[in-house]
Amino acid sequence: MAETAKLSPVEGIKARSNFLRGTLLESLADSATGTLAEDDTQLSKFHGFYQQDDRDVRDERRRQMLEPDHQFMIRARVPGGICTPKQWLAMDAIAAKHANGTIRLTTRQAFQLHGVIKRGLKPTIRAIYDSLLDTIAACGDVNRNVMSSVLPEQSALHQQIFQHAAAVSRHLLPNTRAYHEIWLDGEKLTAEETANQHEPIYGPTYLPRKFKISFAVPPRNDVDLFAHDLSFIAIIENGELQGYNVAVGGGMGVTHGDPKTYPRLATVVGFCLPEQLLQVTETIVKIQRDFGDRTDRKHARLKYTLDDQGEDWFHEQLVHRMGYSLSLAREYEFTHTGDRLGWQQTDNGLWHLGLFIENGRVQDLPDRKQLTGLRAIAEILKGEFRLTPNQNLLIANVAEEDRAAIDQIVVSHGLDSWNRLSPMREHALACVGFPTCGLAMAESERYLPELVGKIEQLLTRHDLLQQAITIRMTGCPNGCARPYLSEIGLVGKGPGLYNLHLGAAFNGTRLNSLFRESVQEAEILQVLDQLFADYAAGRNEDEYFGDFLYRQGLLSNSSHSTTPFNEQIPA
Ligand code: SRM
Ligand code: SF4
Repeated sequence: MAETAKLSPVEGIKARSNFLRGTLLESLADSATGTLAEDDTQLSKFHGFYQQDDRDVRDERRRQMLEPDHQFMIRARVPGGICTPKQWLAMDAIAAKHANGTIRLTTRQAFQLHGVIKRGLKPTIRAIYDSLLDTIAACGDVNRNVMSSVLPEQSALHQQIFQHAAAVSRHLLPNTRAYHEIWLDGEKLTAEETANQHEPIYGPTYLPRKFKISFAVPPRNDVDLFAHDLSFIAIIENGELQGYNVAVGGGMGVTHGDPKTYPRLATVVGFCLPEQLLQVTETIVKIQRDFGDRTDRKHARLKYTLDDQGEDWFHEQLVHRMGYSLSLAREYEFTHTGDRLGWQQTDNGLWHLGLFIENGRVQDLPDRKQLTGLRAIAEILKGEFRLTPNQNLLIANVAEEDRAAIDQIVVSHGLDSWNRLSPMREHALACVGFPTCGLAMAESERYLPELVGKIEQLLTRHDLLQQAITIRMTGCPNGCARPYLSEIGLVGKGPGLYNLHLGAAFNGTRLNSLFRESVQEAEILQVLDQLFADYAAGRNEDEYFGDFLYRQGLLSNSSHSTTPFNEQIPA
């Protein structure tokens, strides 16, 4: 009893929910309010949506004694980011009909729609399902969208690794029929079936917290492999996939002022064969299910379980549960993060076009008719779309003879900006932030493009405009744009205030450090101006900005410094 009392309230909600049903049906049927019952706002996440309100009008509505402008964000899983032209057209139509008319490409290769009202939830989720995508487990204490490198260089390898990512994604889907009952009018369970329900992998209270998986193919680290609970590094020899190095315990989420929270790079713990992939994945998920901290949601990710229990303990758990240990990790090297934009050809002769979508927001703007242009491309594309891990979009598998038609649409709709971008803007990432995110403390998506413009002026002054430098901004410390892995990281602290983090590695293998706390734009620009001057004068050949700052010893060890395990990350 004492144990139960200490569990976080969300554990009780999950336990009482009858495998994620809660009172969602009743909440949806209640037309007197645009909101869900309180417990259902937690359960809704497992079904792929969040209750939000438009924060731009929150204060004004409060003054007018009105309820907040409630609305919902819906996230659709897209394993490995692959989406057919038909699915794209479906998302486009759904966004226009039920959401705010924009599509958001996320940092985990998924779709988000914003501004859906309560009575639009069911038709939206149904329409997404009918397009052969779905929102099941897009959020909640389960495995989330499985990420996989978009890999426009090697077609056969991409297919193979994508298939593995998709298999892992399927394997970890919740078993409950709740989703089908609520959203797809599936048949209700009989009393006997209700009594016999079970979740073979998750158990009745699912995981202590969200769980994230990614697949990367060195040398490209486009998925930011070390940021996830579990990651697989493809080991390729002579063009053949040998298996995967397994990395565990990455995560970004931090709470300002709470030293027990920190970003952490995943630790490489061994190597597994492709045929061991599902067993290794399931075992690691179950270790976290059984030992993750269910009393404190801020301390509940696998990164904390690992640090609390130790790496030896983790290996013992693996051997005990699988009957064998992982082999020794194989050598690998990452050279860069980010996406490759523009046209590239794969070994099979097909072409792939990486398009820049600023902060992943697909919308029609005066100078960029992105929605219209991508709709036109989807109507003629014989290949597929790939949502990239960095909020961009790859038009994949285009035959030589079809390139000109795509180029024509791209240019006429202003989708060709990749030609003109500075490398910094190309690499910039911002989370959603205001006005929809309930956790935002400062602007992000709506502010970073303007700030990058000002930083570009500094770079020009120091003759550094063509230098690739990663910059990422989030409206709070949760880390949705993985800001602790960027050379310049800006983490929202309050309106117009950011913590400035500096010095991550360009290839995503070193976290940055807190350099200035609660700074405004003028100070950010002043600090960067000076550091760019030092960098321009003192850098070694081909030295990245983050590496230069790190070498100079300018970065103190902060609460965001790496944990002991991270010292073992190979260079
Ligand atoms: Fe995130 C919560 C948006 C990727 C760490 N994230 C949220 C919520 C749902 C806010 C909330 O809980 O009320 C945000 C919705 C904003 C909105 O209005 O749309 C939100 N996260 C996003 C997206 C859309 C950012 C983007 O601009 O693309 C990304 C959607 C990913 C997806 O498709 O599944 C997104 N979030 C991430 C990542 C990056 C990643 O996974 O590679 C992280 C850091 C990695 C990690 O998990 O450690 C991340 N999001 C968080 C956290 C902190 C978790 C933690 O361990 O402390 C929260 C807060 C929470 O869970 O309580 C959060
Ligand atoms: Fe919201 Fe914070 Fe995530 Fe940005 S980092 S989307 S502000 S939770």
